Amino acid sequence: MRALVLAPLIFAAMPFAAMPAAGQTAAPPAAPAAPAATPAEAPKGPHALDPLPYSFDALAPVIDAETMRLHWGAHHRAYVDNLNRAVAENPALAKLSLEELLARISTLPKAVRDNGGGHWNHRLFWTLMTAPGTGGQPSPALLAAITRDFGSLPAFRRQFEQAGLRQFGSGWVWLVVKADGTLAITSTPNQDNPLMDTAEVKGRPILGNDVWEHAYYLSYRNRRGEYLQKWWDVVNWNQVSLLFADANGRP
Ligand code: MN3
Repeated sequence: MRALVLAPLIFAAMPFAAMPAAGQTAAPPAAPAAPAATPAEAPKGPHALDPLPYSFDALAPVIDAETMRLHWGAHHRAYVDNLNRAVAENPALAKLSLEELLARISTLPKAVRDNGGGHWNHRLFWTLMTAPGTGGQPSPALLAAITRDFGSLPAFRRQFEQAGLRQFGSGWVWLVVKADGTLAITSTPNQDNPLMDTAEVKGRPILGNDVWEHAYYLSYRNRRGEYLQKWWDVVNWNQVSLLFADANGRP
C-alpha cells in the first residue's frame, strides 16, 4: 500500500512541466511583475547591514523579539539602504568611511546625516546589549572614571535615565569620552550623535540608548522611563568597558 500511495507523489515531483511536448517550444515561466510602488533596489554598498550578534528573542523580556525584528530588519536596514542611495549620488562621498562622513556632516546633505547617523548609532547599539543578566560589570578603570565624574554608578544611571527622559521626541542618550578624557552624558535629536561636527557635546560614545518610540513602544507603550530603567538589565558592560579602554587610548 505504501508504494501505491507514494507513486503519485514521485511522479508529481518529476519535472514534466519543464519539458516541452512534441511540436512545442519551451517558454520560460513569466517573471511576476514588480509592484509599481516598490522603490528601486538600493545599491549593495559601500555600507552594509551586519547580522545581529544574537537572536531576535535574546534580549527578552527587556526588549521583545518583535521589536528587535522590526528595529534591526526594517529600521536599521532602511538607514543602510538610504545611506547607500545618498552616497551613490555623490561618488566623492562613497569613498569616505562612515566616521569621516559624520565628522563633516554639517557640509553634507540631510539624507547622509539622518541615515549615516542612523546606521552608525544602531550598529553600535546592538553590540551594547546582551542577554539579561550576562553583561558583567564596568571594568575597574571605567568604574573609577564613572565615580570620578558622576559620583557613583547608581548616580550615573539616574542621570543617564533623566537625560533619556528629557530628550524631546526622537533621539538618543549617550555616555561619551570627551577629548580631555572625562566622561559626559549627552543626548542628541533624531539620528545625530556626538561624533558629528554639529554636536553640542562632542566625544566618543561608549554607551548609548535609543529613545525613539520604535525602540520600546510595543512592550512599554508610552512609558519611556520604565524602558530606560529596565534597559540596564541588558547592557553589555564588558563591551562598554572595552570601548572605554579603546577611547582612552585614542589621541
Ligand atoms: Mn532605532
